[in-house]
Amino acid sequence: MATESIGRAVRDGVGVLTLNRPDVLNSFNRAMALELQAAFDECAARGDVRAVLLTGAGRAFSAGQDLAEVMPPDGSAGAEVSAVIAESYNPLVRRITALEKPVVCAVNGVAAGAGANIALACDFVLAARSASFIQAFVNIGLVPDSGGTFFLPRLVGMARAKQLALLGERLTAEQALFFGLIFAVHEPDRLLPEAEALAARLAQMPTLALGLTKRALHASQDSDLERQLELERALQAIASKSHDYREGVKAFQEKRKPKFSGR
Ligand code: T3D
Repeated sequence: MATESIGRAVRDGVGVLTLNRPDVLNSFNRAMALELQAAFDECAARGDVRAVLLTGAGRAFSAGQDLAEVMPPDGSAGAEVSAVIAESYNPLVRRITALEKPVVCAVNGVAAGAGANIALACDFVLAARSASFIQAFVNIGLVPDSGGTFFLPRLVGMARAKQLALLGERLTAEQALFFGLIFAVHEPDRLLPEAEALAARLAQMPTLALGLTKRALHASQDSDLERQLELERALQAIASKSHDYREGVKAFQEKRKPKFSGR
């Protein structure tokens, strides 16, 4: 199942996807972005995958766009930037946020530019204490993409979003945690075990309900209370017909732990 630039494995109900271009800090070229899209499609389609874990190989999570691809050092014509965004990043961010399974991101090192914002698109962001986040776009004369201008103000508020996006400075993992940008910080050697344990725990949970909950929380970001109440009612109608709902209530009544199947 291994591919050139994305490592893929399934363990304990978790689809483990590893960005694998360590020599260039896992920066995204077209091939890696398309492979990652395909890997998320596979995770969406497979019934035995009930959570996803995304991480990077080597010392970085991802340095964002491979700058040699858009501006080759030999002066030849590079890829057109807005086409890269349309083909590589926007479809990727849509896949991560629309996936009705939880996505855990283990940020093992620097996450810059699109690399940072792809991490922020995930549901749980865990970082190594040595990791950092850089909205690197402004440092090369670009604007944040890959959802950065959407996620940042919602996660940390407008003042800090402006600090990060306009100054393009490096934020340590500890600062990111303090800002509320990420979920947890771990010692580097504990990052992967902790992220795997969280993903495996999520994979044992009622997947359908988790997916619908993710949908409702995302919808709330451009909704009002009335629409949200109606959405909750509609989603509850779906969840309450699930096998896991029956199992959850039965297990409660029989005073035992539920065994959820994700259906
Ligand atoms: O199409 C479009 O352009 C639009 C889409 C934009 C989305 C974006 O992501 S824009 C932002 C692009 N990313 C950046 O601007 C970050 C560039 N990289 C850095 O600023 C630094 O590399 C880091 C802060 C991430 C890490 O610094 P450091 O000192 O730990 O590592 P380094 O020495 O700079 O990099 C190590 C190697 O990776 C080096 O190669 P070498 O010299 O060993 O052969 C470096 O060139 C390479 N590398 C790092 N980032 C990229 C890269 N190669 C290509 N593209 C990169 N983004």
